[in-house]
Amino acid sequence: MNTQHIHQAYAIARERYADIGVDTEQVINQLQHFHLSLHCWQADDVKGFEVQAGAMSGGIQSTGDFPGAARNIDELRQDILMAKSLIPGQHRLNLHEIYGDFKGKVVDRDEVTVEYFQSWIDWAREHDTKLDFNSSSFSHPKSGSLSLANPDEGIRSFWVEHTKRCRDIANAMGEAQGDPCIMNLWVHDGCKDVSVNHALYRNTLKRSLDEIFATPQPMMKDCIEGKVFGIGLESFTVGSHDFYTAYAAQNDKILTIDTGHYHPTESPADKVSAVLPFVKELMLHVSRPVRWDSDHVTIMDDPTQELFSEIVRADALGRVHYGLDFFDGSINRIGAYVIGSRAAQKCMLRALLEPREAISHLELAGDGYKVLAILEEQKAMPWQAVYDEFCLRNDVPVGSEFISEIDNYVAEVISKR
Ligand code: RNT
Ligand code: ZN
Repeated sequence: MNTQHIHQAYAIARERYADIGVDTEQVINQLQHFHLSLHCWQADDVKGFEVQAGAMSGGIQSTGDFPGAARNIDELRQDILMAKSLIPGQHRLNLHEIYGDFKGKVVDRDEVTVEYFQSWIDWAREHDTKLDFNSSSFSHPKSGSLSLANPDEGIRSFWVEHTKRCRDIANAMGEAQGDPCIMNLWVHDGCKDVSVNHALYRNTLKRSLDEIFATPQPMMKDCIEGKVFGIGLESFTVGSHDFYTAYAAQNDKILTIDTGHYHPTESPADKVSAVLPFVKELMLHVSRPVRWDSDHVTIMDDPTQELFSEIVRADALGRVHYGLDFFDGSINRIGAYVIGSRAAQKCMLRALLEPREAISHLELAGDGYKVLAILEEQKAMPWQAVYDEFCLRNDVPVGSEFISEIDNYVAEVISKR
């Protein structure tokens, strides 16, 4: 790529945006401070490193068996670093509990301690990366269809213990990195078929959450994630969007919005301004549902664009955490990270490049057609030139140049697995 051409295209784009009152230098600076939390689980199809790992369960599924998945912690770390080298900016890493460094030991979920994450903490420090965390209720003999909402006290308390321990670990990560670690809590709990004990399950889940959150943990933040349904649990979900929205509002927790977790015609973007008056912060799980919560790789599609635009329009940049959550096992997994991350960034960039105040005034003045006209013009403004410049300044490949870098990595590293 001719860097001179990129700078020239940017200089023209900068003028075009200045004409509509948008300062691209300021936007590039904002984009530099936009940190994604890269999910570790795209690298190995959500398998993790438990010695005793069994089949995947708990309502989620990764399909495809494209060769080259990370088979151990070293390979996963290598893949993450490779992906990060192709994504402009500074990004966090989001670990699930099952990705601990168990060193050949069988460590059950109710026995896990920070010791098994010390090497991650050290690795993160070495690579200037902040960590986020997740408790893992799936793919375990006790996962069943009910974990934290299980009326069986033995199973419920097992998962309460697991989740409490995960909060200890997240807090230790937050202390080590001098920045709160965000811990997501998602459980698959639900029923495959018609059931009558919905209130019992929901009250039980509430009780479990109350117990889990009873201990203050100053260097971590809790977020809670609902969904519509899981595979094999189609008829009822204990932790629905309504359940967690109400819980988050009442208990000052962060609400997680996973873009795959709503009915197909429901807009996740619309949740942003609806819940922000009631919850302090949001966590996103940016994903791409195809007909269902299929977790396809994020692309620059309308729902993703709307989501980021709504955040910027709500002036909520500082109140949102930006996690990714897709896992496609049918394509090159480094490619998946790079495409999905860059797509999320591009959506954020386009949201930031909108002449917000001008459009807002027109709308308030009742100039409806002008609002539409300007928003339509936005679609063809030279935002790509701004993104290319951003990539250059961050010393990462511009445009599709990352493809050949991934090809080299496949030849030198992945093909030897
Ligand atoms: C599942 C949830 C959850 C998981 C990860 C692995 O539907 O989206 O966030 O994808 O925790
Ligand atoms: Zn999710």
